Amino acid sequence: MTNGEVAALLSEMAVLLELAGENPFRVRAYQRASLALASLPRPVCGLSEKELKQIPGVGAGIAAAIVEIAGGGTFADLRTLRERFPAGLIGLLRVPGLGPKRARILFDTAGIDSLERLKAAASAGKLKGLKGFGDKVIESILKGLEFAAEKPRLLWWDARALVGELLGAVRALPGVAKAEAAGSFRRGRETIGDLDILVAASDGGAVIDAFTRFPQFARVLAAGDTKASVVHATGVQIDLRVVPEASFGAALQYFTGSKDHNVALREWALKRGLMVNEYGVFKKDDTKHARPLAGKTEAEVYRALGLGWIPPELRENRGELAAAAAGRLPRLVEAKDVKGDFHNHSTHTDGRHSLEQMARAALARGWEWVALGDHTQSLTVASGLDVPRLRATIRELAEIRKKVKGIELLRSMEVDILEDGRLDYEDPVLDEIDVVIGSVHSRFKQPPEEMTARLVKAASNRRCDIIGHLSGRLINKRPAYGFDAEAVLRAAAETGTAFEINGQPDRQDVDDVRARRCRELGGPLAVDTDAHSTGEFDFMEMALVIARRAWLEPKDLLNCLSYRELREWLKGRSS
Ligand code: DGT
Ligand code: CA
Ligand code: CA
Ligand code: ZN
Repeated sequence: MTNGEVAALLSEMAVLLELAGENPFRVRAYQRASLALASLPRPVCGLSEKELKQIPGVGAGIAAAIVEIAGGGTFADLRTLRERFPAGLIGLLRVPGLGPKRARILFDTAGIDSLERLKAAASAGKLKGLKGFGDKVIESILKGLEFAAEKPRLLWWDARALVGELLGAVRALPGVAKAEAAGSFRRGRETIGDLDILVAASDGGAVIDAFTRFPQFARVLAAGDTKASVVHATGVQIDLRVVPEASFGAALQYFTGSKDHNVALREWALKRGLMVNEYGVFKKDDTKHARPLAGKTEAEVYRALGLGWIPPELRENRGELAAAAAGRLPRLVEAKDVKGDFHNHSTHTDGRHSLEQMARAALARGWEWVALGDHTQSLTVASGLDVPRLRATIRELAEIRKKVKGIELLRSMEVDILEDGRLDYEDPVLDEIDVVIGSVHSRFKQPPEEMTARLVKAASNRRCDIIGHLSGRLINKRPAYGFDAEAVLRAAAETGTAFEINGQPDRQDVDDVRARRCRELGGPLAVDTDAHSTGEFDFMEMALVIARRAWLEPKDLLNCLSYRELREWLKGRSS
């Protein structure tokens, strides 16, 4: 068995343990071990218990389970739990607001063991009266059912880790000249349906043969001479295609998509007497595709069509062909343009590192400045700061400035936007904070008109510099709250309030479309990490992907201002 297959069993075990109401530490132990195995380069089947225990994340109990799996394809504890809980029950856990406890009540008292049965019972009013199922809960389950029915897509950030691992392994195979990820991943879409990997090599069969034996795959769906489809341990499908080096650029262009972009590009070519496909660019009368005009690189392909090279993030048929033809493609923002971050958290609230550690980590990234943040008093679950504690942290930052040289430090705060649209501190207190980021953290279920009024009020407040993670969604977990985004964007543009593009992999809001709309209305934007530890400053890369999909240039982002320019901007807002 491959590591991927073993990892899939351990992860199933974790879910079943949760349903059984087992100790959370045991649940997490299986989750952790599953992740550890999926990314382990050497096969675990055949290792002794003692060897297995040396793998970080694998303890004695799980080591024994792996030995059992290696011998018989499964293990006793898993078999027992599978008998207790039908497979469909796991699907219930995808409904927002339905945890293992409530799923068990549904199963034990009403025999509900699948999404279909839950839907039928909920619509027929049969959930009423069940313990823990008040009207509000039932209503949110009905809403959540639609959400759960959609197949979960992989977060871009998780795909990025997988791509890094796979490309490394593929490039190391004999005979591989080039390998790149294509598809929605390369375009930077917020979630990925399946991963597409493209390889240039002369002997396709040999590459496919080696690829389909990678230990991290749970199943091989198809394997031929030029393509293969496999399922990774995490459940993600991966499509691999092998092409000759001479047509690698044309194939990369084709398999990067999007489909809409490709359709538009083909029409564009036909109007000019040309044909474009995954093998190259040809004259229309070259029906046998004998003499490619281009194909080796993407730039060559676009050039042969009279276009500049179009960055993958723009390939959604949203005006990029016309812009490329006119030489008016944006100079998209890059990591090197970013001079600092606004939104993050320290140990004073729910972060893992102190203000000083965060400051030093920002310095190590080469940023010119960083605004260090925390939560405010209303957010008690994150021990938000009341005014005296806030002031203490401002004094602390003054001390850190004396110790940490080479970077300018500002105090930012992620200030709660209260139910009525007021901010969580009085005005004079807000004036003591360098950068105020207003975010909604409560009452997500407010009627849409109230939520809109709440956000418009905050966006029109000149003391609110940036609106944080607009929409409140958590991808695959929680839908956005209802509100009129256009009204909020317009109110902000009028006051010059910025919107944040949040780099947390499951937030990613504002999204690409709203970010572009915001710029169209003339408002500034910010890219933020929302880091809760020094390592999470990495999420700047995630935020930049969204910014690029929104066609943003350095001039559109507050993060690309020098410290002096940023101070000017902030001063302009407070006067
Ligand atoms: P996904 O996987 O749902 O996140 O989205 P994509 O964009 O990765 O789509 P996928 O994996 O079905 O196909 C990868 C690329 O291959 C796609 O972006 C464009 C190209 N492609 C696939 N099917 C077609 C097609 O029928 N026509 C054209 N023109 N291109 C296609
Ligand atoms: Ca894909
Ligand atoms: Ca695909
Ligand atoms: Zn935050």
